[in-house]
Amino acid sequence: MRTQVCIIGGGPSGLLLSQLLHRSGIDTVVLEARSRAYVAGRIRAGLLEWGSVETLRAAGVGARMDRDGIPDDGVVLASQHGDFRIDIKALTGKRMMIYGQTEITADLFSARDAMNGVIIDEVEGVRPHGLDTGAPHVTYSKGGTSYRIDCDWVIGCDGYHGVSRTCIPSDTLKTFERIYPFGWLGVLSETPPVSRKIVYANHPRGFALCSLRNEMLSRYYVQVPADDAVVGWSDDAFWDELRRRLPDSLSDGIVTGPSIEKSIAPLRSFVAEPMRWGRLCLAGDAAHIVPPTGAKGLNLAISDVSYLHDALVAHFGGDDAGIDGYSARALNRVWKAIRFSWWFTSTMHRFPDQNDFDQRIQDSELAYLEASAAAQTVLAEQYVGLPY
Ligand code: RFL
Ligand code: PHB
Repeated sequence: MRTQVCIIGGGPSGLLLSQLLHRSGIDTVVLEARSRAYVAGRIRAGLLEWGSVETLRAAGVGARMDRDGIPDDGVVLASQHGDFRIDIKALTGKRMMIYGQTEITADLFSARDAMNGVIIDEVEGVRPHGLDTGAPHVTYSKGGTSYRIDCDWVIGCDGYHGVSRTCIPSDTLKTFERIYPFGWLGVLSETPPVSRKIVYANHPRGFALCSLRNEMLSRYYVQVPADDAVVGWSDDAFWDELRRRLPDSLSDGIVTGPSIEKSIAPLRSFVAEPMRWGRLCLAGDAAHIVPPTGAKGLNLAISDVSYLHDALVAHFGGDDAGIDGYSARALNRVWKAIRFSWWFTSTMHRFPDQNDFDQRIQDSELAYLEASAAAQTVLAEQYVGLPY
């Protein structure tokens, strides 16, 4: 088989890139290791920056998002000393959108199917070759048969555990990592959310987050030790812990119910440089991971894909400036989000070695944010998403 762009990984990055390129007349094949049902069922991100909203619209997958998504114009920060709202819309002129990654993936699958996009799932042993030549190819097997795809470009959208990044020679690849000594225990529950605004709470027992998907679907998280197991957390234990970490004004309003999904995500910051080597480009979680505080992961994946789309369209039109500059352009935005997510994580979580001094520093950071329009603007312009 021959295609112009072979995309490894059919998560949100890979599906969106394939959709955008197809609409620009560029041919792609997506190779995905898991089944389509598995990819569609993963419950993850929920908060879109405005740039992501516009990119999804440009990809022709905005209709359901615009109908069912919840425009969001503020964020609440809470602590033992009370809570306050940062008016993102007033400070930046822009809003966010609450719309789950599960829905985005479903929209992208429908759009790809409607255009007869080629997504080959349940593939094994994907391996790129000849990335340092002008004519790379990718081999894989499916159902016991081996296949080869010849292409012009290979794009690694295969997440943190994918194969693409490992193809960059070790003397070229540089990685940066911080592993946080805790994770997030997340619960999805068919209950009315306690707040229409997303609430980030700092508490001596640990961080808590209140989010939502719609009027009858709540998404909550509590910080847990990195080695905690989900089986050790009954629903009752989760709700008790969540309530303890919220101010009374919120905890009194929590409506509990059975969890329909419960999982623990470890927190890490990770960047791989460069994001292009020869005929390989990386996008999304294949190149970088942020802790979920600030909700930047999927949004960074979408900005990478938007840059790559523009660069590949220009390349096939005879202009290589975009593809030559892709890595530097993407990393510039990535590092700013890495820094913001690290700062927000450090300000809101309880670290195992944290002492009273550290707690006072966090309290004082929140007090400063509550009182200072300048500090709120700094948070707001990053939270709503830096320009592309
Ligand atoms: P994905 O989603 O990991 O998809 C990669 C795909 O590649 C496939 N794959 C392979 N395919 C072929 N061959 C191989 N060798 C392969 N190896 C892997 C995998 O099966 C998979 O289908 O990466 P992508 O597309 O870059 O998307 C990234 C986002 O999924 C991720 O950044 C977000 O979910 C992060 N995130 C959030 N981001 C936000 O912007 N806002 C949020 O509110 C938000 N909340 C979250 C989050 C992530 C979380 N977890 C679980 C880590 C909340 C949580 C709890
Ligand atoms: C979510 O709704 O899942 C969510 C919201 C905000 C975050 C992380 C996750 O910072």
